[in-house]
Amino acid sequence: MFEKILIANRGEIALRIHRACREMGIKTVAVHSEADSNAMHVRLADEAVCIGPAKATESYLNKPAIISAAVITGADAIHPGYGFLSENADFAEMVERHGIAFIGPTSAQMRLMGDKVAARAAAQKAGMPVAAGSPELKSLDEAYVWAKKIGFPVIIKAKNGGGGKGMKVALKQEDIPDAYTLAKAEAKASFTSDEVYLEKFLTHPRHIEIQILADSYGNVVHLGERDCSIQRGNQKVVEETPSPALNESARQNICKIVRKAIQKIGYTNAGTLEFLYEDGKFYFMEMNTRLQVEHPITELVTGVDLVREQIRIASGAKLSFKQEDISFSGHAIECRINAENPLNFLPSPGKIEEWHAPGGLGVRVDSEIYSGYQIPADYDSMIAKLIISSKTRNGAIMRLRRALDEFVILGVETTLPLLQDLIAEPEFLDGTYDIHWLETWMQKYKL
Ligand code: MV4
Repeated sequence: MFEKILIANRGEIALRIHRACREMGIKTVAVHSEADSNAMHVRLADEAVCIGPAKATESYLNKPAIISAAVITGADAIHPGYGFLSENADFAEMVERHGIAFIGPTSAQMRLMGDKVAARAAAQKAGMPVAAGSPELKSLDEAYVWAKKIGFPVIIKAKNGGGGKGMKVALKQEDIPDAYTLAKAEAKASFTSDEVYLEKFLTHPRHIEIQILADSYGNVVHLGERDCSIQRGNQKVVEETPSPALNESARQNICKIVRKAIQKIGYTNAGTLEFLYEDGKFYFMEMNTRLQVEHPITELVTGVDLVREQIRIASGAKLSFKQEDISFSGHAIECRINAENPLNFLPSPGKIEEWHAPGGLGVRVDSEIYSGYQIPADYDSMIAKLIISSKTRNGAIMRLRRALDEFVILGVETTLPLLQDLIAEPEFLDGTYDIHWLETWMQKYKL
């Protein structure tokens, strides 16, 4: 097992990883920017290294600085968390070449899944259902041909995109030139290539993702699904498991398919298969090759510590349990709490004047915040995750309402009031929401 792990991240996820390390008797190295000298992840870690200025490109995205910090402190592994360098295959390769373990899949597996066209092909070949789609589009003419073949509406996506950036919908033939040109331009500006492809556009899907763990000996387990349909602008807001949209046979069916497919692909470590689910059918969208923000809801219904398993797998250990050993119990819901104006979502950085996190049975709060902490303006505005579990979905919702009412965050604006109103809505209570529901509801809410 590793003796010392460098945590290449900040905020709540840096703490989350530190906690798993501590429980395993592993020493931790925090890295931080000049803006994060007083951050909780720096205070808790055994050692801390300043890796650069506040700007993420010069610190948390600074590959040589992070690898140097690992070498200097003698860390034998790096955990990338989520965001930043977590899905950067070049970084993983650099880490591997320095004889340091990257806690995640191999750089080759990351590269495969980073190419959305190749990932789609690999997923389909391994037996996962995909939406009707095209290979890379070499010209505008090809876009017309494929759109006609598949049937409108279609969506044009960046080959190296993901997370929803740079996608353009064409409802009819006349929309193709603009959609193609805009998608290409956005891909060129945001990603490593301007290549695009096309898919049948699903008009009212849910976002349902499957968590898997795989060791280096061909053992794969699934840990069920997470429904992440409550989102705005590709930012998830509330996530829950199990999905209120799935019955037991639909769940078993997709989880079985995913497990077999991951075994075929030979993927290792933790991963998430993202599907759209519409009219009773699943469509593979992409695979996230990292630990995800919403991983705690899976932990609460399975009892599996996902970060611990990631570390064990990366150190060469076998999965310590089989699929049959995993039982799913109860319901879990996560709310993301951001330091933002709840109506226009403008960031609200500043000093936390007062902080009271809720507690009690079935209440978990993952956060880096403490009273007196100054939230820097340089990073993501998520400041806490409130994660609730209970035996039933209704029980979880009642508990969530109680916990949101108990939460006190003063000094900055937060999305707490928005969450309180959102969870009282009929479509949330009955679980019938799709990926468009929150944005539609927000439009009325603002009036
Ligand atoms: C789609 C789609 C509809 N049809 N693909 C956005 C994130 C990326 N992973 C996939 N995305 C979408 N792909 C087809 N063929 C709609 C979306 C989409 C979306 C998906 C999940 C959650 C939120 C979303 C918001 C807008 C669009």
